[in-house]
Formats: sequence, C-alpha cells, structure tokens
Amino acid sequence: MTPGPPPGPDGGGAPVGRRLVLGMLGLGAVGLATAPYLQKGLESFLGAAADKDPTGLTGLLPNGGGFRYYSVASSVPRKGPDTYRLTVDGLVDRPATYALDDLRAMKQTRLVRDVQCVTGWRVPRTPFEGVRLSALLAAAGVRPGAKAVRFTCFDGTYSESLTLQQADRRDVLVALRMRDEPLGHAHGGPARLYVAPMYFYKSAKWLSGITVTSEVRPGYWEKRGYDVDAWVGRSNGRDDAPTV
Ligand SMILES: Nc1nc2c(c(=O)[nH]1)N[C@H]1C(S)=C(S)[C@@H](COP(=O)(O)O)O[C@H]1N2
Ligand SMILES: [Mo]
Repeated sequence: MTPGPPPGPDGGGAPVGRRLVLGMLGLGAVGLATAPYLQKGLESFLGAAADKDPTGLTGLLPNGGGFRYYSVASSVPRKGPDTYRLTVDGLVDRPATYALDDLRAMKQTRLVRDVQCVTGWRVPRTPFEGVRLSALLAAAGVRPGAKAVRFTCFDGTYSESLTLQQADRRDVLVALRMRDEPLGHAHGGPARLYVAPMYFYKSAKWLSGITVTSEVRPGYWEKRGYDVDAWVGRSNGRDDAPTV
C-alpha cells in the first residue's frame, strides 16, 4: 500500500470530491454561507446535517463563528441533564459518576484562547468554561503508578489521551460552555474536553469517560498518524503561532 498522508482530522480527499458530495447532500456551500439564517438556526441546521453525514463532510462547511463541525461517528445521540453521565475510573481510589448538574455545581473556570485545528483553521479568542480536569482527578484520588488519562465519548467511536502531567494543567477543562453559551450538541455538548494549548483534535467532544491508566493509549487520530503530544506550533510538523 502506498503510504499517503493520514486522513485529516477534517476529512481528506480532493476539493472536487468534497464539492461533489456536498452537492449530493443538497448543501451548496455557497448557498449556505449566504443564506439569511439566524446564527442559531444555521448552527442547529449544520448540527443536524452533520448527524446525518457519515462522511464527516459537513464538517467542512463554515458557520458564522469560523468553526468546522466535525464528527467521525455517523450519528451521535443527544444527551441532556436527565441522560448525560460522566464516569471517572481506572487507577483511582474513588471512582465516580457525575450528572450534568453535579458538574455545574463545581467550581467553573473560564478561558479565552484561540482554537486551532491541525488542518489549519483557527478561531481567535474563543471562551470555554467548565470544570478543571485536575479537580475531577483530585476528587477521584489518582493512585501511585498512574501515568496517563484516556478519554472516551458517547459517540461510541472517538477517544483521546493525555499524560497525567498534561491532564493536571490549569488550562485543561471539562467544558460545559463555549462562547458564553451552554455547549451545543454539534460542538460536543453537553460536555467536551477542552485542551487549550493543543490542537483541537485533543478536545474530545461528547465526553463520557475519563479513565486513569498506567500508560498513554493513543486516541482516534493518534492511531492514524497524528502526534500524541499535540502542542500548537510544536507538533505535527506545524509551526502555527501559539494559541495564547
Ligand atoms: N468525539 C469527537 N470529538 C472530536 C472530534 C470527533 O470527530 N469526534 N473531532 C476533533 C477535531 S479534529 C476537531 S478540529 C474538533 C472540532 O470541534 P468542533 O466540531 O466543535 O468545531 O473536535 C475534535 N473532537
Ligand atoms: Mo481538527
């Protein structure tokens, strides 16, 4: 097999192919960009379209905020206060399960940084707010010998990882809010990981599991060739300006 570039976190393929499939979906990119949708309407439309698009190509459609929606899963269930759960387990003394209200009741931290995808798009100064990952780990009591954290998602497919040292940083959150609004479904709501200093693929959407492990287990894109240590500007062969 000819080794090519790994499939990108925002999909691969030639631009012509993308346009073709967008056309097949009935989603002319130009029409979308100029359609007089209210921002909210456009976002929920894009989110719904992304749910139905097994190729992830709707992820290439820009919305007003400059984000690309992206999901490697063909459809993702919606979860809210009644159904959402986050488990913390693995090499910890006190495994726990959090409902959304439990997370909301904890101390919230707000960060405003640039979002940078490894494929090049950047959204400047985007507020994220939520619970520090370090607080959840401290509550669970990480056992000696633990080295890393594995993240799983209720899309059933995506996963991510951090070393314990990275996970303890003050700029790593379980985010409940983005752009000063509750995190919507399309952006990984009701809760996603937010790893501010790293490329956005580290920020696992639809977060459902935090497992403390004895070694780093590479995540979805990391098994497909992307760097496990995904520092913006210092990984993946890129030289982007730092996100602070
Ligand atoms: N569960 C899940 N999380 C994910 C992804 C995904 O496909 N599934 N894609 C990653 C990538 S490559 C990026 S750029 C961002 C996109 O986040 P957004 O859809 O909120 O813009 O989510 C990251 N987290
Ligand atoms: Mo990405």
